[in-house]
Amino acid sequence: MESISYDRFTTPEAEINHTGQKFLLESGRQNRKMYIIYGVLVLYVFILTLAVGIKISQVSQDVADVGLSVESIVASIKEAPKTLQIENAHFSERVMPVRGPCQEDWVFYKDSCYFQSSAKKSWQNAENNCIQKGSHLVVVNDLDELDFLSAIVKTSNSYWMGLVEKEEGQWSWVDGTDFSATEHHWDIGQPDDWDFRVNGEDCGQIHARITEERRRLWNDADCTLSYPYICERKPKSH
Ligand SMILES: [Ca+2]
Ligand SMILES: [Ca+2]
Ligand SMILES: [Ca+2]
Repeated sequence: MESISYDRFTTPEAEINHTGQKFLLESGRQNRKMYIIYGVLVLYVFILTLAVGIKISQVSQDVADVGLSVESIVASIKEAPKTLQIENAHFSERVMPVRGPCQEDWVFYKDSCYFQSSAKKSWQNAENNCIQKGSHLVVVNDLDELDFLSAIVKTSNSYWMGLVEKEEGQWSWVDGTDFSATEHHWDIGQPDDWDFRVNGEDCGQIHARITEERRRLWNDADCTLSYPYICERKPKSH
């Protein structure tokens, strides 16, 4: 009670004194607020500086990585021709087809004559046409012969060859050469007996080239489709 009376009946001096203390108290609080705001600001600037620093170092790293990538791409481009040259070493000498002892429109290689059709026929019609010419669809006996054929045919065409699958999985050469005794040069993923139609794929062809590889590999295709073809025969003197 005494305290309440004292507060209620203070003198004007006491009021002034009290107001002064109050002012000092509020001013102290404001100073503290200022310090806190200042501290928060300093902390914010510090964090911002740190974040910007980290970001700059990341960007520098990214720029360095991009630089390295560009260098490696340039290096791989410079290396590419060398790799291709090595892969295609067997084609280093350009093949100049010669007629030799063969008929007109035929080319000679080792001990065979080859005819490359421009007309497209089904596999059986192609074989019949070769037979009419005293030959058969080409039998690829080894890699040298495949490389020779690869060098003389057009890149974008597939060509029927003398390979046929009489029963699924049982391939045979038209001239009676033992298929199991010859090298097999199927393209990647072939033979796949792809059945766009009910027939599946039972006839062999020298596949159109889809990569920079110059060697042409084999594909099994639907026998009823029309493709150009290659006939092979011995020269007449044989
Ligand atoms: Ca042959
Ligand atoms: Ca087949
Ligand atoms: Ca196929």
